Amino acid sequence: MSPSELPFEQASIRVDELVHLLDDYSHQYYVLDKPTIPDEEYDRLYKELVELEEAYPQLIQNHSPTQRIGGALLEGFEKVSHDTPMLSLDNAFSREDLAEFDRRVSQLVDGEYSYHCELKIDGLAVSLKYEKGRLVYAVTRGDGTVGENVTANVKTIRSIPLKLKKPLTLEARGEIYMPKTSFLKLNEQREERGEAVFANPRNAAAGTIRNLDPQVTASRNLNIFLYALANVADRPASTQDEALKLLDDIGLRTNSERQVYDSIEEVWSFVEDYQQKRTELPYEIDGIVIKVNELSKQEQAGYTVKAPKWAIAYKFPAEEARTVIRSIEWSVGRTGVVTPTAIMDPVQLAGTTVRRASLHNIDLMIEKDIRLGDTALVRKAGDIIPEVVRVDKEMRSGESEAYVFPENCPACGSELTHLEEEVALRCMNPKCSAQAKERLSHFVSRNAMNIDGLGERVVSQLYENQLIRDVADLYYLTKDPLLKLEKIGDKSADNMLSAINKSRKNSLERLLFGLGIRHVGAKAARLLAEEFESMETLKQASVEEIIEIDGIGDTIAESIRSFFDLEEVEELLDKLNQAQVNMLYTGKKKEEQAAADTYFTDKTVVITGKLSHFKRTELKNKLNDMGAKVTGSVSKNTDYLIAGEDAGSKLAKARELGITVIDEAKVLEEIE
Ligand code: 3BD
Repeated sequence: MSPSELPFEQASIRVDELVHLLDDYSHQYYVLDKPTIPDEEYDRLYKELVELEEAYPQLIQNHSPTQRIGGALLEGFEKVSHDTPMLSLDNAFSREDLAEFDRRVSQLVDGEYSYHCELKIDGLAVSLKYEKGRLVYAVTRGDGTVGENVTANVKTIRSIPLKLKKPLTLEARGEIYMPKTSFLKLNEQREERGEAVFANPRNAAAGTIRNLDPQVTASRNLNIFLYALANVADRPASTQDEALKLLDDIGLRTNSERQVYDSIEEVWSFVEDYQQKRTELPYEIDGIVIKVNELSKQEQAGYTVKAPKWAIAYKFPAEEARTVIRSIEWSVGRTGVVTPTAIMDPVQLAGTTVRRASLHNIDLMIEKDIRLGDTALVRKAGDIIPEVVRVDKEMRSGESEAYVFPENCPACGSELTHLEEEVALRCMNPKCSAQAKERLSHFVSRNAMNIDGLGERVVSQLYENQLIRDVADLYYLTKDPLLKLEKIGDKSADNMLSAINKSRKNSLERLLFGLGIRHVGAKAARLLAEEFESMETLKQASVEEIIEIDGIGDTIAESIRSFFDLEEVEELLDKLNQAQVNMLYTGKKKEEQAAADTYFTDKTVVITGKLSHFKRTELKNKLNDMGAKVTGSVSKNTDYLIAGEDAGSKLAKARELGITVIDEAKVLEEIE
């Protein structure tokens, strides 16, 4: 008899059985890493469940394994406040830092205590909320106070139980990550399809969890390690060690590479041990987290505004690799700066194969005496392009010669200049094709005019085919010549033209930033637009008038003045104007903004602890100006507690009442 022919009563019993069985098998496979049945058997049972659920949709349980992959696309991610904030961790970078941490803890805590050492998984932190054992919410850490609801995507992670082994109400916190092999496979695939690759497994995991299509998330093999409990009744554990065992017991996945020690010396051996083993682990770690093990001692040690005083993250030094420099590529930026990149023998570095590394500029190359054939030490500094730290001069052969720097622009051939006051080489030709393309790419980029569908390749195509020379030409493009270009069809031509058309209405700051005036970044552009409100007024303004603006200095003001004094600029602006490109500020007026809501409008605020940026009365006045009511004691009516150094009972009370605690940095940010 096929499953769908089973009578309802029996089907109902069988569905219960199957959900239970499949949950158990998943737990054994994904959490314990010990499969107990062959994959085919699992697939057979899963199929049986699907058929029964199709026959009797009323039997579909919320936590059925078939409910992991929601079909619908998400519209976005709703913001959710954490019931208990997700704190930060202080960092340590040396053995001495750890010893210092140990001394501090010993002063804060009475009697003996021990340390719980854990690997610091390099992923993204999330909180899983279970009610009576059912997964109800998964929220990213966000800024620690407010995160995003990513439940639909998190449900696709097979090691996360939709139902715990006990009907507990709690939050489990942990790190979602992408295993190294899955990351490499994903990037290979993306490369084949001509999609942008992820810089590292952490970015891949974060991008995957924030993907709007849960099907995509489901296909990407994310995993999780849980490391903390929050908001759980009756204190079910008295040490971190026990808390992790409890997580294990209720079916949540923890990392088994952990250890309890009595002394910081032993902790240091653990750190050194895993610094060695790091590359062999199937996932990336960026350090070791050390926590006081006893929860009662954790309480004694207490918290700063941002982080527990009973825990610290030891960060490993950036991984370095050695490889040989074969050639040096020079590329031209939109301002004519020519920057060097080393092309090297491929080498594995922090999870990816690296072939290119930044050499920053000619002055640094001279200082480091970088030569072709040199063995270089490379390191990942930022996220994407690694850098050459230094070259190993002892590995040089006798024939090695100093590198000969280019004298001409690699794009237009005009002579390069090394200005006295600059570290870089520069192409001074205003008609240089590379510069023109970079300027165009900047103009269409997201923070500038935000014109979709005009990637670097298309911009280059348009330029090479002489359809555009300057940014204004974009607004005179028509469909027919576009269709003659390779790989541009009817639909993409339409999309491109409509994106360009839409950008005509952009507010002034986007255009100002997009024009690429030297020293004028997105923020300066906004300030200028808010103040002057039209291109015409700004164009008439003197240097003195421009530096009146808070946040705009001489350099920017002079750069703006000389920009508008150029004849080509006058012509370009006319051409944009003719094309009906908006040159007015359409955002809120300054007066309206002042009156508009601030973070503090109508909020009741208490200040406590030693402040370092403000005098107390000065801060009070500022808060009053922003519409806050500043009071002396914390109560349930308090909205924010601003806590400085050594905050005491008010901070404790605020935490008890679940009141949002902010530090001076946050206040400064809001004032700005
Ligand atoms: C890990 C805080 C405490 C519960 C606060 C002690 C900062 C990311 O494997 N324990 C771990 C790991 C992270 C942790 C805590 N234990 N906090 C921990 C953690 N084994 N990575 N983190 N986090 C999580 C963070 N994330 C983004 C931006 C700033 N901070």
